[in-house]
Amino acid sequence: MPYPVLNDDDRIVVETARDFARKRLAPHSLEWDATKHFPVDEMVEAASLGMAAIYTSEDVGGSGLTRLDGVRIFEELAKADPVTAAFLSIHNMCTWMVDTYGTDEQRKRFVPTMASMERLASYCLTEPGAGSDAAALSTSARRDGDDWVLRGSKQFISGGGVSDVYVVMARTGDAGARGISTFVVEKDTPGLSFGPAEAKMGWHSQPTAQVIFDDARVPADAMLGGVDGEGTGFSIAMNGLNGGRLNIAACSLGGAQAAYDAALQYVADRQAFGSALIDEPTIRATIAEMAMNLEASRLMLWRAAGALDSGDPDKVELCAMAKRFVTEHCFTIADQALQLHGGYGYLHETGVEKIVRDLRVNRILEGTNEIMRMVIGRAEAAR
Ligand code: FAD
Ligand code: 2MC
Repeated sequence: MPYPVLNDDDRIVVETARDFARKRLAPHSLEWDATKHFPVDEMVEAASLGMAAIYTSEDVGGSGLTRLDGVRIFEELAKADPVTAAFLSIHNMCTWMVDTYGTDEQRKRFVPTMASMERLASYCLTEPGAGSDAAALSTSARRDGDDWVLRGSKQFISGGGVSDVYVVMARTGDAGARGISTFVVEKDTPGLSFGPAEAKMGWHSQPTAQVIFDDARVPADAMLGGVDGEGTGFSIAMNGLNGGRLNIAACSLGGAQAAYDAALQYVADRQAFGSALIDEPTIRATIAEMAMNLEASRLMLWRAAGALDSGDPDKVELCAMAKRFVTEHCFTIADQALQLHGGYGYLHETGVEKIVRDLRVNRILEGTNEIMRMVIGRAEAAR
């Protein structure tokens, strides 16, 4: 469907992303899945079009666009490849965090090369002993002279082992959220190592690995925000995730839209019982439900992105609502699209089973959908 509310500038942004995704991602996405190839060259090309620092300041090489632009871009990228889109989403989150919370020196030092993707970035919050309960994390950063010494490990880190910079939440103070600070750790830091790439259900074309700190020594200015950054790390992490949750939802929306488009075409072409499948009322009802849920997902996403852009007091809740609603419904849409393809939907070459596998994890990461319900419930209870 056309986007009726987009002005000419908005359309250029969407069409640039769509054109890039169709030409540079879509033709390779199945092969990258099969060979577990992480498409760094294509992501660098996306960065040259402004898609690695979408809502980051222009003075350090960012594109200076809005969150609303961001979710439209990620929807377009994900129509071609939800996995590459998701890594770009995480990279964008890290770039925004350094731009927003870094000192001037940190911004100038890191953001330009993150914006160009000369440096890939990973976000390190989850630990083996602390996933949903992120404020219970135990990776420590101990002050030693002018340095900080990090010890502990991070679990399930997207880009782990390949990325050049790691945005790491570590404990510098007491238990709880206020005792956490954020560090920007470079890959060549002595004491930093990585686990093997995890074998996963989906997301085959990007690595996921443990990131291990064995007395990894970083200079004092690795702490995001400089001297004022101590104890602000949880807030930085959560504010990064508000936007991250929208982008991940946009990846589910793009994947589901692609699966839906393929299913609609299939049931229009496929003949059974003397006519096209789409003439069958129950099939038509399924199509109607899928189309409606795609539209509702897009509206929720755009509303939450607008709230983040305007600093709406309800932005945290709206981002959580969008993340939960969109990733749930869009996973179901992808699964319905597979079902509508019959046995062909189960074959790799059709492309829909890959979308189902790739969208499943979006209900788990960047805050599980149960945690989204907790966030929404808390906000409602506080009204
Ligand atoms: P747990 O927190 O142990 O939860 C287990 C189950 O219990 C879940 O269903 C959860 O919803 C439920 N649960 C927990 N607490 C409650 C509660 N209070 N009420 C109701 N239900 C509850 N993390 C990063 O930091 N960086 C990354 O780049 C990253 N990439 C990832 C990539 C992949 C492929 C995967 C699988 C994960 C990634 N993660 C990353 C980690 C992800 O964010 C966590 O897996 C997620 O937050 C859940 O944590 P957990 O796995 O420890 O599950
Ligand atoms: N935005 C801004 N601030 C937030 C926030 C948000 N979304 N969520 C919490 N905060 C603030 C909160 O306002 C509070 O601030 P203050 O101390 O000033 O009052 C502080 O953070 C502590 O919050 P809570 O008191 O709510 O802490 P609690 O521990 O009870 O719950 C919870 C926090 C569960 C909401 C948080 O731990 C969470 O979001 N867990 C999910 C973890 C997660 O999302 N992991 C994703 C890893 S990244 C990933 O998967 C990738 C693929 C990159």
